[in-house]
Parts: sequence; C-alpha cells; structure tokens
Amino acid sequence: MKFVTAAALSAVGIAIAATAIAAPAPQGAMPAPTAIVVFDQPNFKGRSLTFDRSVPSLAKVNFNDVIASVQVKGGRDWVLCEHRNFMGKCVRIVVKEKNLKRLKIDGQVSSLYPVPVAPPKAR
Ligand SMILES: [Ca+2]
Repeated sequence: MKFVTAAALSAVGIAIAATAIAAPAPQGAMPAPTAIVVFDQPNFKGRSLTFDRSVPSLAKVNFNDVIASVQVKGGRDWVLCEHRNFMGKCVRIVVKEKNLKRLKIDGQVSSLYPVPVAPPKAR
C-alpha cells in the first residue's frame, strides 16, 4: 500500500508541474490573442487562410493536407498536427516556418491549435 501512496503523490507532483508550464501568464490573465496564417506554398506564398482559434479539421475549410508554410501573428505558439482532431504527429511552431518540409510535416497538416492551452478535446 505504501507503493500506491507514493505513486499517487508522484502523479500529483507531475500534474502541478504541468500546470505551471502550461500557465506562465499572471493569475487571472486571459491567454494572449493569437492567430496563424497558413499557406499552401513554401515561403508564405500561394493560397492562404488565417485562424485565431483551434481548427479540428482543415478539411472543413478545404485546406486539408496542403499547408507548406505558416506565420504566427501574436504571442502564442501554434501546434500543427498530421491528422484531424489533433492526432498523429504534431509539431510546435514558434513565430513562423517558411517550409514545413524541414519539420517533415509539409502537405500533411489536418488540424492545428494555439498554445499555451490544454489541447482541445476531439469532437
Ligand atoms: Ca493529414
């Protein structure tokens, strides 16, 4: 039983640490506004769309598996995921990426969300 207690305490410690990382903003502050511009060509060219909130399915906006470069507007990073509902391989974008081929996720992104927030629940 002592082992179980130690494991439970350890889990609490991890949860507290994760909360501290996910919420660096002052207590009560809203997450900073953010947006991301996505392009279907490298170097911020081609067809583009702008998002200011999570997108569980890029297919719904006719932009599935085409993103080649991205530019973040605002103070929060964004995470791009290979499959819809934030599944599969995911990469974090800081400021911008002129060619997603460098992250090996070009032409594969199907969902995206801004951080720091908990990953949105799948729908
Ligand atoms: Ca995909």
